Amino acid sequence: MARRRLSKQQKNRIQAIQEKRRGRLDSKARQSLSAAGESPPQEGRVIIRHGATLGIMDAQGKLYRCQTRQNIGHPVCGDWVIWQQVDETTGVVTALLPRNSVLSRPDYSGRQKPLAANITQLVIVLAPRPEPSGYLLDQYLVTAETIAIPPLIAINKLDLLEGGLEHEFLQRFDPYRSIGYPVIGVSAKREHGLDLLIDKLKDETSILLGQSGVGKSSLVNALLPTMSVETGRLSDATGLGRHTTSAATCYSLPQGGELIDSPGVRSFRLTDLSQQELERGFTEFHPFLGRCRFHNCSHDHEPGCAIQAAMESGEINPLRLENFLRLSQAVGR
Ligand SMILES: Nc1nc2c(ncn2[C@@H]2O[C@H](COP(=O)(O)OP(=O)(O)OP(=O)(O)O)[C@@H](O)[C@H]2O)c(=O)[nH]1
Ligand SMILES: [Mg+2]
Ligand SMILES: [Zn+2]
Repeated sequence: MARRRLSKQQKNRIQAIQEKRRGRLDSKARQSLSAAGESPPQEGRVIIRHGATLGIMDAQGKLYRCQTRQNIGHPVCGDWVIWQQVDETTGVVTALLPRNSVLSRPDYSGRQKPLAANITQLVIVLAPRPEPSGYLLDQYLVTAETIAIPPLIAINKLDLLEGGLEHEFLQRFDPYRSIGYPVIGVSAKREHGLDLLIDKLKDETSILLGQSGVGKSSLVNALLPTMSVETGRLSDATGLGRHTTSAATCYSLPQGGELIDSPGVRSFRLTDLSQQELERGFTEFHPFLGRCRFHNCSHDHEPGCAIQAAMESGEINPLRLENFLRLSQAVGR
């Protein structure tokens, strides 16, 4: 979907509406807080965020619908918070605890907005359908490197490929294996490869990322048989999935670990990255950085470019370099 461009006037209007809404919500939160009275502050984890309402899980695994005070920042899925109980099912969040990590993604206006926090692993899901985008995969990998969270590449829907096709498809990802990224093949439908996935998810807070329709929610369903997460049908005409998951949601796995399902994207624009950060985001470039003839080499056409030389000698995959150059055009310098 094309990004909506808003006029300044529209933006101001939205801002005014949001401020008014914030004011209302804050008084709601204050009311809840006075209703909370003497109930002791406790720690909880944000399981889901729906507008201004948070789903908070307490230490016993019980879920509460909570308002939040406005001056505490923007808690997202995976955040640890301090909250107070109001009644059997509701509460109010009074503080956001410091984060170990945060994954952001640009909103409609291009501003980075946190999507999930305290994640320890990015699970990038791809499938034979919708057709994988190496460009999107590389953007996720740059993100992983930039925020220093290890990625795992999971290829889903292997049941769609028969005979030698499965092997052939998986081979496409060999360049990523040789860089050092783990790649595993799974099928949410046939429940194939799930043991290995479960093992990788144990003791981590992982987030499932990927295009809409690759089967992120289906994987959650396969891993949590008691859960029934809504999944979408792939539209036959476009081969693209419908956006069925609308908010990042955190699930506790029976074997240990938390798994966050996230809404699919068709593209993931990296913004706010410097050229240097982008270079560091391609981990196999590291040995060659700083070895080009020109210190501000763009690795595109300059003579004496160490990155181009590494590509020619087979040490850097040409498609990765192509995606780097494309991204380097897209992000600010
Ligand atoms: N054949 C096959 N189909 C699958 C598999 N996993 C998911 N699907 C199908 O793919 C479609 C999309 O699955 P979802 O789980 O909704 O995909 P998603 O990644 O959560 O999509 P968004 O929420 O839109 O981001 C559904 O029709 C699923 O039944 C699989 O392993 N094999
Ligand atoms: Mg989904
Ligand atoms: Zn260069």
